[in-house]
Amino acid sequence: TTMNHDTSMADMNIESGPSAGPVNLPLIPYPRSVTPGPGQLRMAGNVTLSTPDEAENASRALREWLADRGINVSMDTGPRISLSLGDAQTHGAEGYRLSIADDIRIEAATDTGLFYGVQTLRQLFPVQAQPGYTLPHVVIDDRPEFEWRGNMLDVARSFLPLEYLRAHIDRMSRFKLNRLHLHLSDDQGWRVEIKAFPKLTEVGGASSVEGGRSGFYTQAELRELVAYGEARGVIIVPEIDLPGHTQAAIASYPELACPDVTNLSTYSGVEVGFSKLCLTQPETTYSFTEGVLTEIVDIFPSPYIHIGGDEIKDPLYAEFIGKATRIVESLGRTAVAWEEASVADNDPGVLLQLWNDEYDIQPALDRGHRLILSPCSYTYFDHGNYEGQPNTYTWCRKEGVPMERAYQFNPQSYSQVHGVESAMWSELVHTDATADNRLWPRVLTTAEIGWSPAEARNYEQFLDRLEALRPQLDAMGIQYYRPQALP
Ligand code: TNX
Repeated sequence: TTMNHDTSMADMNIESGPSAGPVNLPLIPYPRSVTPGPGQLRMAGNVTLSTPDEAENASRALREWLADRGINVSMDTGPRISLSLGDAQTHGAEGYRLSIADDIRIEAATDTGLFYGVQTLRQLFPVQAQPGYTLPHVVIDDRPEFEWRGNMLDVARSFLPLEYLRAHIDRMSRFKLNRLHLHLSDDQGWRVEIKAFPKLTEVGGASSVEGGRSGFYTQAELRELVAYGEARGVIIVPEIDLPGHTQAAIASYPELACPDVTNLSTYSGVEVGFSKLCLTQPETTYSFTEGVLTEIVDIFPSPYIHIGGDEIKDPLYAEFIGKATRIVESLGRTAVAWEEASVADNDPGVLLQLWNDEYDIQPALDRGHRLILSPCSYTYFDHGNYEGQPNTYTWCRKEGVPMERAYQFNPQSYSQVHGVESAMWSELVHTDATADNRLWPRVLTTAEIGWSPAEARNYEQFLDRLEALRPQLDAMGIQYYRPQALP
């Protein structure tokens, strides 16, 4: 594949200015509309900035980037970069217009839109570019296809350190991904401090899948992480998986299990579907559920709270889900749950996350639910980058989920789509390097599918753009999967 070649920046068509061929600026996700102009703008060692006070995040990102590249912000020399606020009608909540001519202008209706304009500008400017580098004259009009452009990290099976999460937020935001879904609890571990139930982290935080990492995040750490995400347009969506996938909670508080349950220890295997809260003991179950969710809502300002709901059979399952989603609502948030939760009598505002390609979600659509799409055969990045990759799952697709496959996912073939999300489960992902390998570069397909309209997507061009952006991935320290590692 083209990723095998080492591309020098001279190959990028933006260096020679807009060419006669099809315009393929080195951008991921590809913008909605790109209109090349006739000339080029020469960048200097100095730029002049004008930024509105409201554009706090965008201005910070712009200044950090310029400082990083050794470009001085001066009063009156060098090209001008101006950020300005325009109307929502034109740009939407996250869109922007980037115009490069005699100067650089970014206009958007919000700080977020301006922030994305800055990210686009940043991608256009190769990491090796020196003062004197030219940017092509162009007008880019851009806005996302979907509001939810997410990635899920399973920190429950195997813990990921805070530094990894911060780096991941940075990396996500560079490609306009905006929802980081943290799977914070499962059979193998409980990763979030809950003050009313301290043993969850004392016991459940100390366990992990075999070979994985244990640990937990304090509430203070998570609040900082939330702020870190907020400054970069990334909402952290917490998931507490209920009522199944709860062995870590049961090992911490055995009274959460029904009296006949004998297995009350922590769990480090990889089976699913064996543990559950005791739904015939509503008092214990609901005071736990409400207590935990109340603290979760307090830590995470996210409008969305994920309650899990996957892989469990229980006669009282639907009743539990209906109650749990209403607890979330009573706390002022929108509940998200895995597809199985569609059997419950939920408020139609509940978002359902589809994960089995063939699941019949139509009845829920008929009731008005909207979807977050994570069909496993396209978006499960615990599956291999190639068939037979060691330490990857194959249950959903035996050939794994090669990047080309991931790119072929077409959310436009579904209706009532709130967004898209790829998922990295971590039964077999135990180090930062393995996480990078599973996530990158595939998560860029999520970025493009979530943002770019179907007409703007083209896999061959995507590969060329990815190749051009490789130095930026390298500069971010991403240990992405390289196809030459193929056996
Ligand atoms: C299914 S997807 C699960 C997870 C596993 C994953 C492994 C979903 C909602 N549940 O518990 O980690 O498969 O691919």
